[in-house]
This record gives sequence, structure tokens and C-alpha cells, in this order.
Amino acid sequence: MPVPHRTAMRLIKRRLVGKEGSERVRELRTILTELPNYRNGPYADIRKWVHGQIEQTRVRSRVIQRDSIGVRREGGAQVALVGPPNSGKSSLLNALSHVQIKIGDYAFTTQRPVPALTRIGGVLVQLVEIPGLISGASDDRGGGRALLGVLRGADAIVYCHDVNAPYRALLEVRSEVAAAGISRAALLAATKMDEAREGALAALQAAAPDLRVVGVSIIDDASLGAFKEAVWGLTGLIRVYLRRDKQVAEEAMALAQGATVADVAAGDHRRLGARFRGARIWGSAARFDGQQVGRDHPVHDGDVIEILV
Ligand SMILES: Nc1nc2c(ncn2[C@@H]2O[C@H](COP(=O)(O)OP(=O)(O)O)[C@@H](O)[C@H]2O)c(=O)[nH]1
Ligand SMILES: [Mg+2]
Repeated sequence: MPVPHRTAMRLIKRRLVGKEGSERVRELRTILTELPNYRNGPYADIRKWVHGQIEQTRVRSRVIQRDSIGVRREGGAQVALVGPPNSGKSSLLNALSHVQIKIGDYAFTTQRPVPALTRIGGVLVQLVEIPGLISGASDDRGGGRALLGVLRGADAIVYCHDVNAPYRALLEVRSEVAAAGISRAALLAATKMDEAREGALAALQAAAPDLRVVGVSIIDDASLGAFKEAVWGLTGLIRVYLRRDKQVAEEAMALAQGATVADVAAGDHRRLGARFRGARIWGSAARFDGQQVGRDHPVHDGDVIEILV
């Protein structure tokens, strides 16, 4: 610092993307401590804007807390799990994260949306179980409208369906989602694959030709890994890994598709706004390992980037 104020403002906004509630307030406070403390001029205006954001965020979280069904966004993307009762939604959530939620052999064990974070290739993704969407949900039966609201707020949808169960049950859920006018990147998880009857997976894919079907079982780690990668594919995000002093970071940076080296540098909080010459790059966006590239060079999912200062 200080960087040109316009750049500073852009960087600040980028840091706030996806942050809500107390997490957003915390980030805003950190930003305040990093901003130069001028009385007037553009930096004073930025300070005022940040203070205003803190106020607004506080008001907003009070409102959200009153609405018991709201789910606070966390992580790089939010993916909703929806499907008939007993389709294995809670079990998937449990297997992919550290939350402990009730799993039942009876319908409607979970009544509210349950969020859980899972790590996919070094990026945290929020999974949200949407409980029993019954028919008529779009007409607000069973508080369906609020549940559909959560679904509408998600970036992508995973339909869950017991691979052996008749497709009809899932069709009802899909009709409710369609009736609510919700359309998102989606896939169909065929659950309980360890108990799949012969031909059940193929039959399900035939019944839902418009969705990619991914078989999964909570007792098969390889299937859980493949499922996570499929979920990542739905988010439309890419992961890049920063390299510094010959060490590659374990945590990935999540970026929108089409991101460039400049976006990677801007997302690197440790060097907020500092100048850089370009980068070295490893991975599918590189012609060869360690290729030196400029700031406008595109980056791809899985690339390793070293920012050159
Ligand atoms: N064999 C097997 N059973 C599963 C699997 N996933 C879930 N189940 C069982 O299916 C039932 C319903 O699971 P639950 O996660 O509560 O479904 P939800 O209602 O969609 O949340 C429970 O008895 C689970 O133990 C799986 O991968 N394999
Ligand atoms: Mg459940």
C-alpha cells in the first residue's frame, strides 16, 4: 500500500465476495486496519464506505437470523442436496464433512436445511441438505416455499436418489423445483450403490437422460472422491495453487472460469496491491513446466502459479 484508490476499492470488493454476516464484518474490520488513515480524499471515502458496509451487514444478519430457514453462505460455492426422504442426503453430508446429523430409516428425519463444509482439492465448498420437498412445495405446502428459496440461493444442485428406488419419487421433487422456476447446474447422485441391483444405475440414467448420473456409496471412498470431483465440476470455478519459495500451497485459490494471472495476484492477500512482473505457470495452461507468462495469461483448473515480483 498505498495502491491507486480505484485498485484498492476493486481489491476490497473482491475480498468481500461470498462473505456474509460476522465473517464479512471481520474482513471489513481487517480492511480498515490496512487502509491509510487519511482525513479526506479518496481513501477517506473508502473508509466511509467500509464503515457503511459494516453497518449494513449487521442489519442484514439480524434480519437473516430471524428467518430461521436461511443458510449462511460459507466457502467458495454453495451446492444444495435435494431428493426424496431416505435418499441418503444426510449420509452423504456426514461422509463428506465433519457434521453429525441425524440419519434415519424413516422419512423426514431432517426438517431444516443443514449446511456442512467439505474440502474439494483444497477449496471449501458448502453442501446444504434440503429436507423433504413434498409435492405442492411450490404452492408452499410444508413450508416448501422457504426451502425452495434456499435452493434458489444455491450455485448448483445435486439431486439424490436411492439407485434402487422407483424414479417417480425423484420426479416429484424435480417437478417442484421446475415449477418454482429454478434451474441450476445439476447432477444426479445415484446413492447406496453398494446395494445396487443389476442394471439399476443404467435404468436411472435412462429415466433421467438430461442429468449426469454419478453412482456413490458412503462406504466406498473412491466413489466419494469421484462424487466430490463431479460436484466441483458443477460450481464452474477453477482451483489454482500458489507457489512460493519452491513450495506449493496446499490450500487452493478458487477463481471464476476465465481468470487470468492478474486475478491470481489480486486474490493473493499476502501481497495486496503490490506490483508484479508476471508469473511462472505449471499445468494445463502452460506450454511447458514453469513457463513465464504475463498478467493477462489465462489460468486453468489445477494450475500452479508463482507470481514474479
Ligand atoms: N447401504 C447403504 N445405505 C445407505 C447409504 N447412504 C444412506 N444409506 C441409508 O439410507 C437411509 C436413509 O439415509 P439418510 O441419509 O437419512 O437419507 P435422507 O433422508 O435423504 O437424509 C439410512 O438408513 C442410511 O443408513 C449407502 O451409501 N449405502
Ligand atoms: Mg436427511
